[in-house]
Amino acid sequence: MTSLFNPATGVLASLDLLQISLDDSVAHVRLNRPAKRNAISDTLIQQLHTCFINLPEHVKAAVVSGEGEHFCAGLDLSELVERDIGSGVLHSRMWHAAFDAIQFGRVPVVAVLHGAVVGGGLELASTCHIRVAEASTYYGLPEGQRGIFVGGGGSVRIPRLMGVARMTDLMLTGRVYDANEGLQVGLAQYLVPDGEGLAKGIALARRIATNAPMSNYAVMHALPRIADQAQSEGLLTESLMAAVAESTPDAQSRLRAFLEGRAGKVVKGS
Ligand code: 1HE
Repeated sequence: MTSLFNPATGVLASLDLLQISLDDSVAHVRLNRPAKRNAISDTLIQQLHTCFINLPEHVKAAVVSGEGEHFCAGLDLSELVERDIGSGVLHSRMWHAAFDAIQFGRVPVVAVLHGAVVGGGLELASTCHIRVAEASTYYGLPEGQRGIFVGGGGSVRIPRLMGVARMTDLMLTGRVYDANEGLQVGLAQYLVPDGEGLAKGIALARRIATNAPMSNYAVMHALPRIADQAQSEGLLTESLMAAVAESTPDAQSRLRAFLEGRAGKVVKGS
């Protein structure tokens, strides 16, 4: 973490399973349960929810990472024993609510992955908007071996990244993808050497934070919904969203800046 980040205060500081720090525009949210490989307990999922609905107004993008040797070992299996049907549904819905607060929240989120990204850990990663993987990253869905199913939105979000056939393969056979395979199938967008993920994630988040908020909103909220719509509805949604974004003062001043030669051009390799 760079020295420009300061520990969060207020409600964010009270979340003991997360380590949250902030700079001018970016929040860094670190899963902080390394002794349990950042396994997601009920408390941790609730703290993630609380965190993302309470990000301060000045935060325009966020980074999620994991403390210790692994990003996240998934659901805390010790809490699953002897759960009945009713509480099982509510438990899964609690994850959905928390992850919706991330995917359809106010700010884009970059996940920085390393080590195990398995089960609910992959569900969390797939909830974020961009994934940066370090070379040590590996991906698995061991739910099949544990006798359970995904319950944190994985069946909805993971196939949208890598396809139903690949998810079926991972779940039925226990296959594990390494960092290179994860990049190839679309689980990550960036692959970096070990130890360089956080710097890359923060650099991406800082860049995202400079975009017009309504453009970021459209990407986060309209794009995945348009992908779910039939072509005709999708095209209409796109037109409505485009008109909203174009009409903001932000868009007007950015367009004028380009036309007057005051804005950056699109350059190779950026
Ligand atoms: C855990 C968990 C966990 C570790 N729940 N306690 N997820 C899994 O099936 C993955 C299970 N975990 C593992 O395969 C391994 O722990 C790891 C590959 C992630 C890491 O291995 P390692 O050797 O570094 O650590 P470890 O010695 O296995 O674990 C250290 C401690 O963390 C140990 O506890 P301790 O008290 O004996 O020290 C482990 O029991 C504990 N631990 N992972 C509870 N997952 C919404 S539905 C989502 C469904 C799922 O996510 S299913 C997939 C669950």
